[in-house]
Amino acid sequence: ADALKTPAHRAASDARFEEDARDLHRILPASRKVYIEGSRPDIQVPMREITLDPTPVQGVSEGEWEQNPPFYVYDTSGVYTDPNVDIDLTKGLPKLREGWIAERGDTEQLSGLSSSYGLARARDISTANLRFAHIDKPRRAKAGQNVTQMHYARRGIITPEMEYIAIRETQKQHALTDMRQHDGENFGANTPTVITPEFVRSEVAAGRAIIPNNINHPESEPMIIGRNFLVKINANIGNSALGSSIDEEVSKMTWATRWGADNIMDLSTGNHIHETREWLIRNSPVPIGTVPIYQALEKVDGVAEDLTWEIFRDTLIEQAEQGVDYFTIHAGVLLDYVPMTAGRLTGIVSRGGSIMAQWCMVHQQESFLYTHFEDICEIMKAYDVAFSLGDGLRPGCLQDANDEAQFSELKTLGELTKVAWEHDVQVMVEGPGHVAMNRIKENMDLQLELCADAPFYTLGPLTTDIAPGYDHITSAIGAAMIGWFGTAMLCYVTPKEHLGLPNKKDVKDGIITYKIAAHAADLAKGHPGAQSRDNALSKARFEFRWDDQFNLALDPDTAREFHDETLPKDAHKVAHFCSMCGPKFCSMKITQNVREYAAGLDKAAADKKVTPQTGDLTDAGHLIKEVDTELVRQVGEASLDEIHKGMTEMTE
Ligand code: IRN
Ligand code: FE2
Repeated sequence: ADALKTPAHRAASDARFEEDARDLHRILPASRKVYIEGSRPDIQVPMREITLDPTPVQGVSEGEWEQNPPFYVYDTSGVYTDPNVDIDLTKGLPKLREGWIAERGDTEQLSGLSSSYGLARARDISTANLRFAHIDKPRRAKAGQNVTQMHYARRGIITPEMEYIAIRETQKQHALTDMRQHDGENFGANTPTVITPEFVRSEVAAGRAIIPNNINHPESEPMIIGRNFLVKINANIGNSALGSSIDEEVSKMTWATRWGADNIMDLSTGNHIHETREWLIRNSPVPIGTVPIYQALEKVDGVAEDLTWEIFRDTLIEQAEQGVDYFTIHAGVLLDYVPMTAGRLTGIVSRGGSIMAQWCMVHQQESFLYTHFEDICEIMKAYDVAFSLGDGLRPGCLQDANDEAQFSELKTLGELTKVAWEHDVQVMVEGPGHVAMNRIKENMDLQLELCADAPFYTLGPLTTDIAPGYDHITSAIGAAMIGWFGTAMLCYVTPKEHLGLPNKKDVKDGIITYKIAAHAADLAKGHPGAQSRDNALSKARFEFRWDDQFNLALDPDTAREFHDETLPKDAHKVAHFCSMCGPKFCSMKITQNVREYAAGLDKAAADKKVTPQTGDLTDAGHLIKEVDTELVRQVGEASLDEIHKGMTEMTE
């Protein structure tokens, strides 16, 4: 295939390779990776430290608001942003959790690959011709052992993973932390101010939270999904028969985690499914989820009715041995529910759901995912793979939302949740889809009731169907709402939804959009410390510390770029206005003037011991004049007189 490439093609892909290589290690501006040590030296929890300008801005922000200490944020970027770690994508990341898994003594290393794993790998490699350091000796629970985090939690054991998560979730306390916390409706009412390892354990034991952590993915940094913790986001990547290569998918994964993806799902349906997944898992600092029915379908050449339990079971084992942390399994699509979709406007829109519906109809039998559910649990607990119970009957348009098919499936997912819990297997439940805003809360309330508080993981939902090209936005509106109501993880939607396979830019746009939705939900839920970043950024904005404002942003690059389009010079980074309003009409600037004015009047009053007069502005006026003369000269946009005329009009 390479020989067929024109020189132009090759130049384009070389440029992309170079860009990817640069992005791989890039840390966001003014940032440094730091670690917080737990109760033992091998618990090192990463955070990103953002350095702010430490000089207090005189007379603007007083008292408690005066200091600008470094700011710490939750960091999903992995060791790629740690300059002390050498990265070799062909070898994979350091195996952070290997010692914790081994010391528990409940697993054994297999002497080699199980046959299905070996076969799939051999077939894939013969076509892909890729060198890679695989885990050749995967781990599995010893006979009779259960290695799930839920199993440990229920026996009262606090694992290093749980302690790691407790440190990660308790945002480093900060001078600006939620000083103005209000007591709005708090859907995360159980959340303590400081999240303790014991709280993590109790939430996992209760089934209210999951820690996706396959014992064969020791490279991953522990994280938790539950409604009493920070709202998480998942990014879907993966190839299709029509596009993308392994290196493109790996670069999408590192790119997505750089911008804040808490989880990645590999939804590959094209070539080299096994090999693509191997590269992703070995190099991923975050949990990886898959939909195993996609690969099973590929093994029967796309003919759904040829699927069997045996093929599916082997695929589960193959992927569990590779290290997949959670499986989407559409076990709630029952034979009886399929006819309920007949009157729908858009029928069944879930890929996995439609595959299983076809199998059930052709065979007129109950789905093997349902009839073999306990067999699946046995596999899950031998590796600690979590269930993501798939919503195969989710609505694909507003018209179909909250219908009989959707809610019948949800009820079955609730029953299956309880079956999985009898095996101490971790569960989250997938949700819609396309739902108008007034019908979103019903989804959350029903899920909590039917699924006994198991974490909800939703795809948006999209709140209108009329904006293809902007479905990251139509869906982020629904995601923010359902996150506020209690959804634990939001599956991102990119601008390419319904239109094509997302590229790197779409991935970033989807992530930033969903970070906004998740953070908005954290704020509304009153998650401890959530507002501290908003406060720090607002303070930088009010004090015209432009660089700090950019650096605290979710996407510093875009913020800076937009600002610099009109005011590119270094000097403009201290200017008391931007090109939005110009120097005369900046409300923040005018507020500062008002404060100066008030201070001037107070001082005049104190000096003269008389009632202040408007004419006593002199002190404040001089100060403003000095600061602005130079800037106005540089920007050349307005005369100083005009500024002061505008200011005087506003303050009088
Ligand atoms: C999340 C919530 N509901 C569905 N999802 C995700 O949709 C699921 O986790 C997977 O990543 C994706 C595709 O699933 P279907 O279309 O096979 O159901
Ligand atoms: Fe859709």
